[in-house]
Amino acid sequence: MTETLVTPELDIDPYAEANLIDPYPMHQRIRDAGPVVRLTRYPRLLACARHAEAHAVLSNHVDFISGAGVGLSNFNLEPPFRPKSLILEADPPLHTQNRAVLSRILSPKAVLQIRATFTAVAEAMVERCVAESLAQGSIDAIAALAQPYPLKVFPDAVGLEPEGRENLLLYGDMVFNSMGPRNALLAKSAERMAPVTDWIMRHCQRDHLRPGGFGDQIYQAADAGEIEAAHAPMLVRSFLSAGVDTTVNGIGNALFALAQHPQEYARLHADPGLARSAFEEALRWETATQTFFRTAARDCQIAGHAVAENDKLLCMLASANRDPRRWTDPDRYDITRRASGHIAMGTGIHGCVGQVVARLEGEVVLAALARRVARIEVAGPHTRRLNNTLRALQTLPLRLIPV
Ligand code: OVV
Repeated sequence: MTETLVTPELDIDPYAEANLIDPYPMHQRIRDAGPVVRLTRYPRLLACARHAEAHAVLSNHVDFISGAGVGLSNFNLEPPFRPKSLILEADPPLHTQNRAVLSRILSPKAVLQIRATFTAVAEAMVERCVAESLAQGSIDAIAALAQPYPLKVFPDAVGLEPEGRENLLLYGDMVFNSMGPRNALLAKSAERMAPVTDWIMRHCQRDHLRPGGFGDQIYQAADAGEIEAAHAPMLVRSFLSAGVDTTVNGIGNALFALAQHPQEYARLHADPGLARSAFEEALRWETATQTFFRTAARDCQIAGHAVAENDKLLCMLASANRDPRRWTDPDRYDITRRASGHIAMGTGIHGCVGQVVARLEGEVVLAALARRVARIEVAGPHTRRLNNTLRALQTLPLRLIPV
């Protein structure tokens, strides 16, 4: 082994309330301390807060595995919070086979088929928001748009019945909290764990899934022998785990970004064709999924720093996305910036398999807004829903001034 650098240590708790409320000062401290930083509050934890190293860890699935969990906990040392995901918390070759099926179901070609419906629902929902804003003076953009939109279009595409979909938000909140420590946030969201998990697992069964939908297509792949039959319900669970809370917060954070930047909204309104790029820049600027972890499969190095087998690697996606070593003027929300290269949806073999659907949702919501609404104004203070992984708004009061 070649000589390694002395790894800086910081006594920072990424899950302290102040850091969840405002993570950006913490991001800067960790980035400036070094390319790899030991966070001493937790055992065997190394953080990569800069873009280069976070990207490098995510790109190296051989040394940095997912099968021991992509949260703080190491499944080699403690049992998982729920049965492991067969794609998120899996490594090749199991991951490869399952990923191929989900990737085909959510491919650009397949997603073209749902574009018209997703657009029509976005337009109708924006229209209702405008009417409500005119009638009441303002709307809560989370309750009126960021939550109901993904909660309608994605489960419809999966083929879920309309009843009980609020369980998807509760389940997402729990799964993303479970990637942090066993703190009060996890305890609170796990209070209703049994009924929510029961509902989710029941709705992963084929008889609950509309023939032809994304869920049923997983069962069709099992029929064709592409995946094991026993894996089908668990792969539907991945759709239900990852497909709603992520886009709810991606859209909520994009609305927040635009509300905070009236000049950027004015540019979007002038050219609704910028919707896709405005959403992309929002993913970079206010990253919904703040963190993912990997586990070192062997002793190795990152940027000359020693990593020991079973160390956990905290990849700080949101911090990487504002790393001044990578981005010019990183704290500025600029809808025409070339934001591609952000890692809000990860990168490498585990990069978001639903990203074509997620981007479609973000784009059509912002485009519908841009066409119908001349200005958006902040109508009161926003509130946050703290989560160990997600950057989430609870409420976002806005006034929509129509054209
Ligand atoms: C929370 C999350 C993200 C991505 C994938 C999954 C879950 C999964 O369950 O596969």
